[in-house]
Amino acid sequence: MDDQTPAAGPDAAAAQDYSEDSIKVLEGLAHVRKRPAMYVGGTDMRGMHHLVWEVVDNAIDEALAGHCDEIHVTVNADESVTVADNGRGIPVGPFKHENPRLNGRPTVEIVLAELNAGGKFDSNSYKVSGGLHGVGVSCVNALSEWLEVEVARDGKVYAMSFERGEVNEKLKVVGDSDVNGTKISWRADRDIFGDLSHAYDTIAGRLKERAYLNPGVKIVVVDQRPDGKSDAFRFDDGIIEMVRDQTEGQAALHEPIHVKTESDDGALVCEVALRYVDSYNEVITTFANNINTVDGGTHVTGFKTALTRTLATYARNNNLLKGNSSPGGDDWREGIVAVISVKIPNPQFEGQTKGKLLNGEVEGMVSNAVTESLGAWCEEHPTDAKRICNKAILAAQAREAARKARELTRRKGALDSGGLPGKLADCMSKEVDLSELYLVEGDSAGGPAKQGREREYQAILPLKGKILNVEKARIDKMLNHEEIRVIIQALKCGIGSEEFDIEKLRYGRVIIMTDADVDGSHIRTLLLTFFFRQMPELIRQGRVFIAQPPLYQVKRGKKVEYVLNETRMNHVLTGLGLDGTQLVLRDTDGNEIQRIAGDEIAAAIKLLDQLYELVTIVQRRGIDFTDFLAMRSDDPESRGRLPRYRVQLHESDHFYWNEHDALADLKQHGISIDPLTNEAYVLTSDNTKHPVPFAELHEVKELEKLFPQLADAGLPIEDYALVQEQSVSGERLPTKYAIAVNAESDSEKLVEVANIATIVNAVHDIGRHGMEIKRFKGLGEMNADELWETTMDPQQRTLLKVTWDEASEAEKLFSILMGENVEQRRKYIEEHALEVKNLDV
Ligand code: 28F
Repeated sequence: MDDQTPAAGPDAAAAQDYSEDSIKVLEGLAHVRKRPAMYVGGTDMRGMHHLVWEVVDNAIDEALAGHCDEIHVTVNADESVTVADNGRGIPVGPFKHENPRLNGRPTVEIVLAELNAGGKFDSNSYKVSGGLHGVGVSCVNALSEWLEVEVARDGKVYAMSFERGEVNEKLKVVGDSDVNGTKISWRADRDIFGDLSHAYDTIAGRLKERAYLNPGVKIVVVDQRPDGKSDAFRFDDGIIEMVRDQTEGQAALHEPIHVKTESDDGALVCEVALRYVDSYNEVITTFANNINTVDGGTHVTGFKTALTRTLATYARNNNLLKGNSSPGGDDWREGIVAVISVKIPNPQFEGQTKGKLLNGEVEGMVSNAVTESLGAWCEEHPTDAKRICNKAILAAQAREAARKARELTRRKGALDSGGLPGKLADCMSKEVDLSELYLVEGDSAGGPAKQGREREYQAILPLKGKILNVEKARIDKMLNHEEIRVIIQALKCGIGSEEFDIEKLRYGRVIIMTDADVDGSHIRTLLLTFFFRQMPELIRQGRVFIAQPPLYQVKRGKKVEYVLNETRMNHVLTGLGLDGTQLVLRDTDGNEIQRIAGDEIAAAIKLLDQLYELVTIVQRRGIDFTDFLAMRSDDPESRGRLPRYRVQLHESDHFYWNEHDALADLKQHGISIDPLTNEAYVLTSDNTKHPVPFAELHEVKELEKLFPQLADAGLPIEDYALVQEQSVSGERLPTKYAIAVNAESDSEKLVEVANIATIVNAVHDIGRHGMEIKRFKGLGEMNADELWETTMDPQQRTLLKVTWDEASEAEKLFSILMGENVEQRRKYIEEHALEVKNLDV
């Protein structure tokens, strides 16, 4: 990304050619919009979340600098996001710079609108939080339809706003404040992101991790969407609490062990927390500068070496190793739950995902610290230390038993190179990168899949019943399970850390194909857990996929079509409904005045879809949209504008058109607004805060932009809820709108539509005409051709690539569902009742 960095900075030579430089900067921001994936990783939900991490990380940096201890993150009802901190506030004074294009503009504007400004101009301090890409908040701005910043500093509140990265309203003072802080709200640009929604659990999970890694910082997350949840995280004991929570409900061998050192100059910090539990897994979570290093690196190597060496030495010195069993590194890590966090000035990362730490100086530091502290801990806790040693000895014995079991099986030919599973329908090609293995749920779908596939490159392995839960099963037992064994046999690349060999993999892709029901999702979770645990490299290399069978079959006469999901279904209905259709506009007397056809009607429908989406947001707040529209101001200054703030006082709604009026009126009622949380409250006589429902209606910004566009398309918002009138004699008068089906042909028919709220529905009804829609229950309902066309044909199918995050989510879900902790499981099932309704666990 360095080539995008403006070549300016405090040290830039005075002779710098600034005109050229400014062009580079412009190219920079435009480039973010042109190649968003380069900056935020993609234009899907992950990209949306990336925007959140980017802004939150700036607040965390302010906390790490010691100036802020509270951060609030709100997912608003319209999928905009607000992040607020109680730090010093981004400086607002004139930016001093040799480049005249930058010099003199408010610093906050430079930070938000200049690519890489933060990194470039922030001289001596190093960013420890930094996101995966660390691209800076200006990227968030460039990728946002709108972004608003509020800075409370020096007794004043300053605000400015942007659209798609460009200044919309210049910085101005909007009020007074006796506290400091920064608040940024934005809505991702729909021209860039496919779907504007956020996943609460992902955001809350990430923020919780941030709270563990930055002890003392309180992070609050609130979901303002319907049925939204809320959480507050603050961990004064940092990663010790992380390990404690990760081992909650499991039988632990001892209390968490804590290791912490700093280099003499304080530049390097290394921290480890670890605890053994009675399980067979190794769960080591590692961070470098708050970045999750999924591929490990020098800090992990240092940790593992020291762990093995220290414990083995202790065991030997205390005569704990019986007979000839000698535990290896893997044995010493069986059942370990550990967190490693290092903070260093110049982190070097490697790999596509930047998940591996390379800094050599870290290895010795971690290893020395662990050797010293763990050694001392063993001496102080001999009973606990002995328990750990015995566990490793048992692990070594089990490993030996498993080796023998494998040897036996191998002799029987099951794991041998010659033996492919009998029910595998292999492909002809031996070219690994071109071939794919479908893991198919159930024999009933296996048949059609075998017939429908493309034999050259596609292999089918039908799996029956539920797959063994690998979380609970030990390796030797796992190998005895039929369904797991056939997967291992078919892939041929071995499992675990010792035997896995990617070179032997027989297929370039593994595609999980299950039904779109609860059982299917259960089997998928099981399979993902297996791959995550036993073949993590497959997931890291992006070789595991999920097939997406369609949800609907649509029949029209003899023509059959398949539709992936509900959104697509609406799309299809609109497409069919608009075929040969025109929109007729009439005057008040019912005379036709205009017809909208072709591309124009399609564009009009698109606007209406946007309108309905915003209407839904308003209605979800419990506001009737028609009532809301009636509130449009006739004040000359804000003519036609909708209120932007709503307060619920004494059970009744109060609306305001700008923040200033809202605050002034609230003050009169004795209501204050917390600048950090944006929550309104009254102080009761005993000085406790009594909350008052208060909301900024972010969706109004978009509604107001949409109205003139709708009017241009012939659909004034005033007609939103028109009702069809009746004449004195009782017959229904012609409506203002009508849809002409088979327009301008002999068979033209007019469908009356009362108002613009119902136009799209009417179009869908037309599209649905003469059509039979069937919802698929399972893969088995499709025949070979259908399965090929919809789900297996590389030209047509949509595959979802399984990411490391998703797999680890699946695994987490699994530990909860299958684990011993009944309370945790009950809680999870309650929270996710919909997804796991019929799960028989
Ligand atoms: C809602 C997300 O972004 N918080 C931030 C600060 C504070 C300072 C700062 C930020 C100035 C010149 C870069 C204040 N006073 N929350 C946030 N809080 N950025 S971002 O400075 C940015 C530098 O270029 C700050 C004194 N020094 C720094």
